[in-house]
Amino acid sequence: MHTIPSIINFPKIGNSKQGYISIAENENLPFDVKRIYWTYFTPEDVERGGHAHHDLMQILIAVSGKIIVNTEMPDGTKERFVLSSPNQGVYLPKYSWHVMQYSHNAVQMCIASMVYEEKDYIRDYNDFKKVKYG
Ligand code: T46
Repeated sequence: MHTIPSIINFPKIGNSKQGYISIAENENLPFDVKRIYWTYFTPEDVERGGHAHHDLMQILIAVSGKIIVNTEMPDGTKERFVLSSPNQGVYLPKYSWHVMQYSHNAVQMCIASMVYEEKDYIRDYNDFKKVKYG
């Protein structure tokens, strides 16, 4: 199981004349899929996220446009991912603080390991920095 945020490359089938298809299947993902949600029409000056999760693991994909994902782990390791290919996603393990910014045309699809549970969120950065992990 991956424990740090990392890029996942999905298969890209097709060609420029016909177009492409990418596929996500449980057997090729770091977790079993329980939920999919998508966000869109986020103004460019808005940051979404700003939280971590106790148990949720996710993969964010820019199916359209560009998404900048800044992550931080409890040990202070920070990374910046730029998603701009629909066949690429960023894997967010549990306890990864994440903040996202979107281009005007961005559509973010999120593949998630759990159903929605508000109590799984850590929304206070100071609480996140107190997490003992790893
Ligand atoms: C995450 C990032 C990448 C629901 O009722 N059900 C859901 O499944 C989700 C995802 C959200 N909501 C409600 C909760 C809030 O009232 O939708 C509203 C917006 O959620 P939030 O402010 O958490 O949105 P983001 O874009 O900051 O975060 C979302 C996910 O919530 C979060 O788990 O990791 O996308």
